[in-house]
Amino acid sequence: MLFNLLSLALVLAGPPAGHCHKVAIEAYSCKDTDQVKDIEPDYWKADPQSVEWFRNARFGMFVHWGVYSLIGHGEWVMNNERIPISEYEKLPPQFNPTKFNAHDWVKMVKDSGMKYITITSKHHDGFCMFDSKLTSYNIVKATPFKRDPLKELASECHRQGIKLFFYYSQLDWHNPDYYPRGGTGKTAGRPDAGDWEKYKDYYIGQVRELCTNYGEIGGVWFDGWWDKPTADWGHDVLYPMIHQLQPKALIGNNHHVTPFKGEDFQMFEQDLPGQNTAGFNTTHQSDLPFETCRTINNSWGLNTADHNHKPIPELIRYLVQAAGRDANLLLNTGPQQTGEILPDHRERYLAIGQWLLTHGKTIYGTRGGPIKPSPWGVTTSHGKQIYVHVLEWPTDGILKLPPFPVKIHRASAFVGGASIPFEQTTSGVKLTLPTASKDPVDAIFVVETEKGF
Ligand code: FHN
Repeated sequence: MLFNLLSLALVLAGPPAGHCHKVAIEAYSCKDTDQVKDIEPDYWKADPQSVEWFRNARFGMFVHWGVYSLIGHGEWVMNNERIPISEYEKLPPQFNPTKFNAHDWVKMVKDSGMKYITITSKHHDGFCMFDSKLTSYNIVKATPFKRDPLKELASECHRQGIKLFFYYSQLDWHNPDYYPRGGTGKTAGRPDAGDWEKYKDYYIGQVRELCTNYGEIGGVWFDGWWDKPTADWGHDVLYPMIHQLQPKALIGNNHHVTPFKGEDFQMFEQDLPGQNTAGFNTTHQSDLPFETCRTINNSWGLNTADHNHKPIPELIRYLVQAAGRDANLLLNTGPQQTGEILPDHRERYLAIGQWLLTHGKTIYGTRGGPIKPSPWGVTTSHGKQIYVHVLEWPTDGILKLPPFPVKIHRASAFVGGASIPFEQTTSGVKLTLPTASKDPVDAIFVVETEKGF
């Protein structure tokens, strides 16, 4: 039997009264495996044009914002400082970020050359930064702020042409039904009981809200699966539901393992594809588009003690390194309890934006390679143009590249456009780099070929 049209209608319309829960969830809860089996292949993946858009975007802003910003010890504070729910629940009544201004955030994103925002709708602490009907533990019902910042952000993103992705933590330290417990959140003070099926209905229902109440979204960015890697998370229902409700939305899951069926991009945390300095990146690189997420300092959520903000050149070079590996960079900030972006971060984002104004052609819409990342730097390409990003200047000023399978027509400096000498033989390509083009951030040269490769 092909896809059951009635199921689709129900998924889109919501559950009939008296029927068990939302239908996509129902397919799981009622163990009606026929519905899952018959999900149309299209619902396992995002619209190809959106995937292409994502590949071309190359640069986005990651935002970790929640009631934990009141404490300023990072987003893991509840777990790390063993704060029980009864104490942690005292935070929302104090959370009133009246200086949050969606227009300003999105304008800063645009001015910084970023094409999308990925923001925490719910982090591991379980507090919802959006208006959820499935819990009152949310920013509209439990804080004096009473506003839904994700709604405001969504409208502003739509207005200013920026895509909005929702980070959603599958792991939850607050919900008692998140049981059996996983590896973390054991000091929250919950009773040793809970109904996992109920939790699944809850979390999938929340994702459904995020896919229904905010207009078109860019995607959903999951995290926390790793807390219970052997649990049944209901992805066979969750992923098609997202693609049905939001055909253009991409799904990514920060589970640190090989991507699962239904995921549209592969993510890397604090590492470039092919690297593993943070210890998360132990699996192979898939054929999906890549995204690497990175902190500006060493913290995701606001950490008032962490002033170790990376210098602007280092951040630009990371963006270049990511593009050279065919990956987007999702650069994180942890806004303050007031709702404002840290000035240190704002300054850095805008500086990257300034650099992109001149050099963006070598980043946006490009693909990584064709020459593999090397100690001297990386390449990006667009059609017949290969952009050679020299991050470490060769001591003799001659850059030696491997053989090119196509004829080179011309080589030039990206800035100024002056031709540079090149030599192409069967054993490789030599570019003579003029000292005048030296750039401590990224010296870019353009190699024009007969046809792309
Ligand atoms: O535990 C989270 C962490 O708080 C943060 O959200 C990062 C972002 O990639 N992901 C998790 C760890 O893998």
